[in-house]
Amino acid sequence: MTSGTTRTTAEWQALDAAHYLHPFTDHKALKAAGSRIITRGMGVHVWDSDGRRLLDGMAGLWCVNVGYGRRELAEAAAHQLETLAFYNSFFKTATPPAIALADRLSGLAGPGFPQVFFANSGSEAIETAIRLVRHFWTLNGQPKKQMIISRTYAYHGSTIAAAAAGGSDDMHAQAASLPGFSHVIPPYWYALGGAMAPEEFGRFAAAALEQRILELGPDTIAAFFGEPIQGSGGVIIPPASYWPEVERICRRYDILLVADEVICGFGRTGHWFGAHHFGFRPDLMTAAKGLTSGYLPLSAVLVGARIADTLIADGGEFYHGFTYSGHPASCAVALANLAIIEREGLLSHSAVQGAKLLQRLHDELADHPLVGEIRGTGLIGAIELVADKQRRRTFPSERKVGLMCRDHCFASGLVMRAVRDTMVFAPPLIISDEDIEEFVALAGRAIELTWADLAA
Ligand code: PXG
Repeated sequence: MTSGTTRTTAEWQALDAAHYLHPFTDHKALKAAGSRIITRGMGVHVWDSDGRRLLDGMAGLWCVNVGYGRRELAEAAAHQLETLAFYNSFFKTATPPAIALADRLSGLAGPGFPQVFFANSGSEAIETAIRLVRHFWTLNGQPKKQMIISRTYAYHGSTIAAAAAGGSDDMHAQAASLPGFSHVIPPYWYALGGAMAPEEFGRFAAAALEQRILELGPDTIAAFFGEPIQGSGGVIIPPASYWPEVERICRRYDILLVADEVICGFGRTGHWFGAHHFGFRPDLMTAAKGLTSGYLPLSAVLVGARIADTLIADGGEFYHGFTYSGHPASCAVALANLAIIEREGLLSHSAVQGAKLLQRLHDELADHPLVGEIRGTGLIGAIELVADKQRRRTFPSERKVGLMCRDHCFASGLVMRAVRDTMVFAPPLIISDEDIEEFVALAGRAIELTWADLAA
């Protein structure tokens, strides 16, 4: 069954409630309310089973970078599936799309990333990265260096070690807490910066890492993991002072630096990778989502020379991999997707349209009493909804202001995601001037309706 027209919305909802456990969902509440059934997409828009059009301000789930409805990507998948639907890379074999993609990614990552490992999801890429950095230190004769430091509000995935690396206490409390992980404050100036200027706070947040390293002992720490911009945590954009300082600290104590590029990669920030935007050099990068624009599942670990050289020269067999590591159809789609990003200049388009979107949001919404801050880099951004603009004071969480606004967005025809009371957005990189005007008008309406609800 391929289309929403084959059953009514109510029929889809009943079947969904009967059998489908959704990810990250309060099942009782959803089954009572009924799902919104999304049936097709084109460009920056998706349509639901009642034919209502939504501007997808989240690019699916931070992934549909080249937009919906790209025949070229469907054809790349179809061609590869007909030619060779599957072959593995385990037993001294490989397929042309996987080899070509490894070469392409190594080139895009910039100098110093000679090797690429494939998996299927961001979570698996993170699991791979955790094993690689720990294994690296063992191979280096420092087997005690096993601890991973990451940050509160980090999201690194939902498998157990990836969730342990993430900074969500709610996830940790559901059988996803492990020893060997430690969390420090995120560089979230708006929420945590107090009276400090942003650049001062950036150095302060980096200093928290140094302090933790000294508390735990540098000889126990394998790596620091960080998203260049924390996406699911609320689009936390660090002050410019933060990443250079984190890089300096990691080098000083010989701790590996891992950039989780699952959201930031492939144009989100206006560059191929978020680390390029902030100007730091990780030892390893994880990528997924925008790698295929979500058309098929695929993730990659871009392995820097230091780790790669050790693994290859001294590692023997690395007992790790997935059936679908380097799936040929996913790799073929990724190659076609990267070709689109390059051919259509979507990196610079992201930077230019992102600046326009930010400017238009500022023009229309910055003075609104509910809007505390509007921030963005390329086409990833956030609007902070607050009780008191001057004091940067939030609403009590039980008022669920973010969820109110998200519901008004949906009802108005815009998809934005609420993280606490922070409205976050990451639309497809192809967003046009006209789409931007639609985005700003719909966001403005949703914020106005939220304001009216709060006053009622
Ligand atoms: N790292 C980062 C930075 C992510 O954003 C993952 C790893 C895990 O990827 P997979 O493919 O295993 O999901 C992610 C995923 C949300 C949301 O609501 C974000 C993600 C996943 C699901 C929901 O913001 N990011």
